[in-house]
Amino acid sequence: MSMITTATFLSAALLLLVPGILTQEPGVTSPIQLMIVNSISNTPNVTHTTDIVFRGILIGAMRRLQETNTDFKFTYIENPNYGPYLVSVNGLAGDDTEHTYWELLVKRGKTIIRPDVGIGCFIPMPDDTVILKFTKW
Ligand code: B12
Repeated sequence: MSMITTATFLSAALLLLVPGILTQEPGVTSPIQLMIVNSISNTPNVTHTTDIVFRGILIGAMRRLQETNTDFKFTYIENPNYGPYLVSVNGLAGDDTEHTYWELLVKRGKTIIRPDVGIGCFIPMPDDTVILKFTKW
């Protein structure tokens, strides 16, 4: 390879890499919304704004919100296989005998997805609306 070809190749490679590096800048957080929905009672929905670190897990953003906002609290139990299971939000707990639980949903653009992992594994994307929905199974 000639010097010029090598230089051209390296410049092209650098141009491809730089945007990736910039969007992964350490310490940068992105906003997400956290919407609390009760599909069993007529309680109005409440939406909070919190933030995630780059590729951070949902429970991290939930903990940060809990620390800064007295209107949001949650509890979970640790499952040995699947990690944290969300038990209660703002004092309202799921109940096996009544078949109620907090479902995890995510509104991304116009689509609603149901993650196939829990709050300890799910990685939100910037501008996601995470929905914690009290419902029945
Ligand atoms: C039944 C079931 C449920 C029921 C549990 C009701 C009950 N109390 O019986 C309900 C509907 C509540 C449920 C909810 C969810 N589930 Co579920 N569930 C199952 C299922 C089909 C069977 C579990 C079972 O009975 N095992 C047999 C018993 C004897 O073992 P066990 O250890 O005692 O089972 C307990 C755990 O599995 C726990 N559990 C159930 N789901 C989940 C999810 C998470 C993240 C955790 C930590 C624990 C947990 O509840 C069971 C009863 O106590 C499995 C799939 C499978 N075939 O195993 C998925 C499964 C465990 N669930 C899964 C998921 C993702 C969820 C949700 C996060 C879905 C959502 N987007 O909302 C939610 C949990 C939200 C929260 N509050 O944290 C995934 C977990 C994968 C992962 N690596 O995280 C599985 C593997 C299905 C899948 N998509 O592949 N689930």
